[in-house]
Amino acid sequence: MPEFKRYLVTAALPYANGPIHIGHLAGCYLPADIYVRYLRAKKLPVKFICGTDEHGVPITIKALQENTTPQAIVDHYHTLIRDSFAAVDISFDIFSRTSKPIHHETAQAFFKKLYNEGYFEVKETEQFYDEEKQMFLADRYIVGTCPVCGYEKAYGDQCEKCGSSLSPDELINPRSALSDSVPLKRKTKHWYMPLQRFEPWLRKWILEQHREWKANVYGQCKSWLDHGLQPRAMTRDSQWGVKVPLPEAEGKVLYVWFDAPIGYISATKELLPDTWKDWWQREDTRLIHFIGKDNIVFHCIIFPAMLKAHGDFVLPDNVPANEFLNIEGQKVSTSRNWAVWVHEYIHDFPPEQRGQDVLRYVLCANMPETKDNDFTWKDFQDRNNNELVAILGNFVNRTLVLMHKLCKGKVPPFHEEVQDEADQHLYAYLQKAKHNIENAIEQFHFRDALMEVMNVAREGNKYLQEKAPWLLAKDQATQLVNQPIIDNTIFMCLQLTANLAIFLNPFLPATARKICYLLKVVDRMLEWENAGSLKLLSVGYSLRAPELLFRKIEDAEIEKQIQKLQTAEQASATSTAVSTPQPTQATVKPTINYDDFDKLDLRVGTIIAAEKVKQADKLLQLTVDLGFEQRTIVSGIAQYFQPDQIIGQQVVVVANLAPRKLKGIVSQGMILMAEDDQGKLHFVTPSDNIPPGGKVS
Ligand code: B3M
Ligand code: ZN
Repeated sequence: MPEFKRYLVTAALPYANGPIHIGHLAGCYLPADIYVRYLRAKKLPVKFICGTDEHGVPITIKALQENTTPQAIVDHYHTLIRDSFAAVDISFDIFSRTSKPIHHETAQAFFKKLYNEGYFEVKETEQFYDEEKQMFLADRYIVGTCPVCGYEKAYGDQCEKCGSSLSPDELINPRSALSDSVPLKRKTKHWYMPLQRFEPWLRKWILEQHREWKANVYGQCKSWLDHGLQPRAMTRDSQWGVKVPLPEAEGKVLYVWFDAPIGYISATKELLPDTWKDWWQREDTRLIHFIGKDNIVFHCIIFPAMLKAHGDFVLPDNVPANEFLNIEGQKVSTSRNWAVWVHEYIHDFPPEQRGQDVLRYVLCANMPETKDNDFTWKDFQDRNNNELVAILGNFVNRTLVLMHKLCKGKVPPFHEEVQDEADQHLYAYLQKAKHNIENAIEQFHFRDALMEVMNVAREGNKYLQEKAPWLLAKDQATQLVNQPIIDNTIFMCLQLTANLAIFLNPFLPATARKICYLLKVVDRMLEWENAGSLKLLSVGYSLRAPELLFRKIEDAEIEKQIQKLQTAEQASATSTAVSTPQPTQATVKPTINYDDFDKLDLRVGTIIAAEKVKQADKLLQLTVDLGFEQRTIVSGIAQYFQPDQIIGQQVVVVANLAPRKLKGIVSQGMILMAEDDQGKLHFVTPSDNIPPGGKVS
């Protein structure tokens, strides 16, 4: 096993087809960032590589949904994602894009080399083709009835209802998701990589030589290998992606999972045009891929097989994949808008108040390292108020306040002659903590590591409480006698505070810098080799006045967030009838009495204006004429109706529904819609045109 000379750390390239949520952060970006910051603090050579994955079916689908081009989609989301990461201090050395020319060239050259060395098999198969749209349909573009559970909106690769992975041929009544037409089978040619040829090597490399990989990662790899690997098509029929660099491959692009991981290489090339080969092609580089569990097979089996075939690249030494983070007990769902979006979080908990560190803290404390875990707003509040404020913030604040009060605002000297057991114990504790934190981080146990850091603050509070220097300074005379002991206590607490900054730095970098500011030390103090020292602050040095590190988060703020989550979900619910299961249609809601019904004021209205709501692909903002007044109503029907097609449409409006804010627009009422057995929505309208304002009963 070579000694490692440099660390190349990658985090999965997020698809540029949507914003990132806190589950993404907890899954791979935060652990990767903590690890990288730790390595940097140890002054080890490290590069942290990421960027957006801008190819593949999800992006083309999104473009179709939003009636725009894939390029417009990736441009928009690349910026949003990049800025979201920056706002929470994820410290990539480069955040690139797979749409860059350097990436296209690198991926094509990679493919070409494998092609020239005979690694591909060309196969002709029959695939679904949409005659109306004149294109082959990727598995995701085909919808039909799931053969397992009967769900009618299953995709050609997976049923989102029962989770079965499917192939398009298994779907009952397959249809094109683009045109709803019945797709035909057509012959097409693709380049397959015979993964089974790599199986013996992969078995040895992973199952024997990487037993240290996390249990979830090792287990998934073993299961794939035990099931036997199949040839996998590395090309697709599409206009969007990296063109296959062969004259006979017109209209074909590289499979997104072929090109995306090469993105790690091309981003490194972009960052280090002269030295990138040292990072990718020397044995003494330690390559580590941080990913979420859904990416394991690609990073542990397919990409390594590609690298191996290419021949001159290092292989990942570890692939620490995390499980998923749920929100309030439910799986994150982008289609249901059940997620906490990073750009929205940061708006409500801004960096000026170090809101990013509160999030980093809570996500790290709940990191789904070995199993799926849950994020709740209540826990967020509790951890902030009971841990960051009450333990960490409190210790640092008390230390600084007492120093100003009892030691004239200066770092006091340490008097060996009155040193006691508590001082010695605290020093020993510090050494042990440093060791434990290092070990935990190096084994990718970030939750444990953070807990150890917090225990240092806990220990500090305990020490301070025991020593109670304020009692030793009851009056001037007592203080005079006790000053040496007071000095020692404050000295120890101040040095501990400086140590805390070093320990916190990988986890809460902004807070670490804030502590440096309060202690008037330069950020270089944060280098890891300084941890454990009691000489971080020089005696006689005067420090700044205390400032609170964290503020309490009030109930109202938390309620607002929970409310927001639910409103966003409801707003999406009206338009996602397609993806919700149908059987509930037969179930009638509990009986109400006439009075309940009579409370509803239903009116006929006419839509007189309609437009899309910005940054909400499901919502339309409508102006509805009710005769006696015009109302703004936000309705989740954008997926079914084009704004200009519904002007003049008569609708039935719930006219006395309490106004509700959706995407910043106050919606004054609700439009009744009928849902057909396909989940499609239709307007409810009077059989004849009648003047707006007419009562419906
Ligand atoms: N874009 C999938 C994902 O975001 C994919 C990762 C690519 S890593 C090379 O989950
Ligand atoms: Zn199913």
